[in-house]
Amino acid sequence: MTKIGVDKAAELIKAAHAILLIGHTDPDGDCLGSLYALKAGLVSIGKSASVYLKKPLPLKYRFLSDELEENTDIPECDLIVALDTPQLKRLDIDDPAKLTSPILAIDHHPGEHTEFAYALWDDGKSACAMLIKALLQKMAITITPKMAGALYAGIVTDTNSFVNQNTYADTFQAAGELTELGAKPDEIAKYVYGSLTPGDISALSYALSTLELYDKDRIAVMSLKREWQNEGNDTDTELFVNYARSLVNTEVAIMLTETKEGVRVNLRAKNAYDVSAVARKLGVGGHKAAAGIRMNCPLEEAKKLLLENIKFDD
Ligand SMILES: [Mn+2]
Repeated sequence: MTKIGVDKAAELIKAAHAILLIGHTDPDGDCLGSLYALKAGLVSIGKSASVYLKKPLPLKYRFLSDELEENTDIPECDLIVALDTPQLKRLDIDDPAKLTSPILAIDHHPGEHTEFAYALWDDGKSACAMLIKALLQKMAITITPKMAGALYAGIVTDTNSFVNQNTYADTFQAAGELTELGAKPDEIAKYVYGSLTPGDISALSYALSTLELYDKDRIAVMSLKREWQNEGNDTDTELFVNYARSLVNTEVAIMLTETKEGVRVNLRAKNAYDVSAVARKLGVGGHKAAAGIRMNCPLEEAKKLLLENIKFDD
């Protein structure tokens, strides 16, 4: 792996004709916003760019559907760009061996990124969207209001509306510039935080009723069984973990969602606790204060494993 800066990443992309973009499993707002803006930007300068996406967009990200739709074709390409992940196995594709072109990772997670040919990687950035913004600007690509909105959505969601530990001065600077370029904060908030269905709210009430506290109330766990979810759909539980996190003594909040493909786990830390270490051990790494993993075991077993692996010094 060669660690590169924005200049070199811009050169690599300029030299490529056909580019495939791919994000991570359970793509979040940062992943999707980054995919959207990079694809739109590349198309605007005449590149052939496509996005590999295993599932349709969740309701709250449908505003990105003019560039992003379910697509599992792997076209001929000279470069693959992997967004928002430090590891190949976290990519949103069942068999990463099918990706035969060189892969450029653009990411802000801690990790080695050794499986990729190149990595534009800065774990001091709040969101991958900030790296995409810098890259587009380096390539002198016009960031349209729609692209600005997508990148802004990435920053808002990855910082939990500018309240998580990964919110820095340059986060606000980037969000401010994107607002100048036409991102509308109220509109993005309406999509991202105002798209729950009545079924989601009833699932939330089930999840809240499962709240359990461990280790002097420092660990708060909530879970959602499949039978409590909208029929045929995996409920969007991304924000549920914030309720467990909001308890006064919580240091680590855990939300477990039973899905067709194992258990989706959202981990959040409030103070100094580093959940990325737990995430690395039981799945693929995440950030210090926020990580999402998948576990292929029953719900109760996932909970037990997590609790066994979250320890405090006293
Ligand atoms: Mn991210």
